[in-house]
Amino acid sequence: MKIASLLQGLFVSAILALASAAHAEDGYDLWLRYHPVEKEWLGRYRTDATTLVTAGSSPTARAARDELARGLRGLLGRAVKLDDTIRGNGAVLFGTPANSRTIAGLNLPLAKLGAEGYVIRSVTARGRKLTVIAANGDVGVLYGAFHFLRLMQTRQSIDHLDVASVPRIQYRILDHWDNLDRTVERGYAGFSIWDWQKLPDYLDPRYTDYARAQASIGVNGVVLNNVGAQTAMLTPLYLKKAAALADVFRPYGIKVYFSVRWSTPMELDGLKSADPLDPAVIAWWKAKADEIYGAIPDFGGFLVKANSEGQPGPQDYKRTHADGANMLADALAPHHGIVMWRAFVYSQNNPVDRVKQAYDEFVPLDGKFDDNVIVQVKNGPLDFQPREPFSPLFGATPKTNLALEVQITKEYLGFATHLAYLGTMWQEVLESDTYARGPGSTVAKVVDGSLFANKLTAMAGVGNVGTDRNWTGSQFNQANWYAFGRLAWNPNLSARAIAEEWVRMTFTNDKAFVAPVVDMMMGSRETVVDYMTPLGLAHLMGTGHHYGPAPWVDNAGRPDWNPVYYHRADAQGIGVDRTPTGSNAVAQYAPPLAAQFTDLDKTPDKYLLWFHHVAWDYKMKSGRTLWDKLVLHYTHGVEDVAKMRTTWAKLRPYVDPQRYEETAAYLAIQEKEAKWWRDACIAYFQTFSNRPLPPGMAPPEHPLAYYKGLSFPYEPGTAR
Ligand code: GCW
Repeated sequence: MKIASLLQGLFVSAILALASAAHAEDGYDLWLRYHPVEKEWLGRYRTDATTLVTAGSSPTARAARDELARGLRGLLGRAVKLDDTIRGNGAVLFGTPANSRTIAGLNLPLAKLGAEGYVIRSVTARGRKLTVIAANGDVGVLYGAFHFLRLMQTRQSIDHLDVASVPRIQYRILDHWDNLDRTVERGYAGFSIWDWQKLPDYLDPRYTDYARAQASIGVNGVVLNNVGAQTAMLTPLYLKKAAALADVFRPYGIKVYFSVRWSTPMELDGLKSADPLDPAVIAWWKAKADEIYGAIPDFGGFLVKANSEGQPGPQDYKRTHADGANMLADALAPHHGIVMWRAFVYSQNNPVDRVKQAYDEFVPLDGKFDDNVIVQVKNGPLDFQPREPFSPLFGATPKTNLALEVQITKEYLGFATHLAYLGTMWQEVLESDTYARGPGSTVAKVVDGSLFANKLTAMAGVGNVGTDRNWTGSQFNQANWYAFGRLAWNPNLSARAIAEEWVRMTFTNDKAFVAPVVDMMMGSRETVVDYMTPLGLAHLMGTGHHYGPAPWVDNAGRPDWNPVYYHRADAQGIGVDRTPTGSNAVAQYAPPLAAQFTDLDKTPDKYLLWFHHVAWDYKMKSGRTLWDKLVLHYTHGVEDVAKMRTTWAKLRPYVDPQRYEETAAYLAIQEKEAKWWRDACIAYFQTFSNRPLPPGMAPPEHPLAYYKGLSFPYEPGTAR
């Protein structure tokens, strides 16, 4: 008896061990895990979603069917019947009016939904109760399928559905800064997922999973290579490889784009110049465009970084950015391709405040760009800092298609390990009021084209995807990829709602987990701002690699690569005077904002040192001096990371071991590095302020010389 029950016990624990091994998670499945719903929900969902009726047979329709089948099988824990006709109640019918007579007969409000929008409705058709996912085009159906699954993944009712959704932005693009040797500029998730050497013959199954993930959040374009582009991208060898990727992505509604190097005609084919007005150059690009479209008929277009950080460009020939962009746009226009021309330009030969240069360059060109050009503007006027005010270009070029570019990879926010949810940062930018057409002229309205009725609209994110099993370098970095896609679909979504969706799908729907984790995410970016660059400071990171603090650096290749250029600390105070007494960058904003930012007392604390050089003893709104407040921000930042660790530690019971441990370890790294940031910055700034720390504040752990002596020659993601 005893032996029998012992054996039985062993058997049971072996089964349990197997079961938990089967459930071990490493993050590969992203937010598309489709784990079984709880019993209570099973009862509510089961009858409603067990038969899939597919209309249409295109690869995209099949992708929608496969995803629904996979999702429902996982969520409901049983096989799903595939059918081509409606036989009973509770089926899910999906397709377009063109391929389903039932859908055509329902007179659904599809007219305004374009090719990508969709409706999801609970209906009765032919006497049967159905859920219908319908769109004008197959890709809309696919997006609708993901939406339907998301409802179940986040435990929402699917009983009386009446959903209509349409993307507010046309081009929703992930920019890979991937080099052809598989290193990734500013990539912290391993190497490039494009295995160029094995393409086009070997198609890593990961490409399909990548496409599924992108489609699930509505991303419809992928720039395959780094903006610091290599010319080989445009050779026949690589065109074939890219065409193979395009074939994988096509069913998922994703087009491929290339970054191109301005001087490619010279470097590949020995042309004498790359002057955009030179007929030989024009002919070269036209022929190249034709060749590309021969290989990839639905190729998206070019992304260009020109005359920026040493890249060649039209200005090398005394031509403008518009001359350059339009020449490429002409070559692409017959094929319906677009040019995304980056406004991230600044020159070491230009003594003007770096944050003013993009505006100075592009505002005079307003109205000069062709219809199929989009000027791509980073969210802030500097460079993807933890916090910047919005770029004044938003609102200043009504006759130009403008794209918002954000950085998903955390070059300036702690690389892979720091937990920083960026949905809040992007929401802050999108909600910023440009006042371009009076109050309410938000960046979101510029970007979605509604403010100026622009022809093309776009949002681009610099991706954080790499070969790591978890795709993005950490579990929580997945949330930033996710949030990017959701905001590009609808820039009016709230960062909190997006975070909650993501947490529910990625971890669990258990309230005891969801609420604290969403709160933790919502505060996390501000926490990074606090321990890195509070009160409007910027760019204090280690020069080149951008890892850790180095506010003292003053010997970089050019003045505006030095942290000292960005904080200007001296015996009197700290911060950059960008008012009329300084660089007058404030004048690039609409008058109400310019007035506000010029007035020291009216400038929000979060932008204080961005716009003003402020005395150490300046009395802040809280009544404290600037110096004391600066130290407090740095200290709070570290304390907040400690709180995040405590929160996470309590959540162990809700998370599978691998993802729990990885996150716990990364939070420990984050706390260590937050303290490093605090201590190094305080030690350094104190040499200028010459004031004691406020009472109760711990002194830096090491003398300043220690922090200055640290060096990091092999940090990931650095262009070498
Ligand atoms: O923030 C900077 C990065 C560069 C990058 C540049 C850009 C691709 O440090 O690595 O170059 O932005 O956006 O072009």
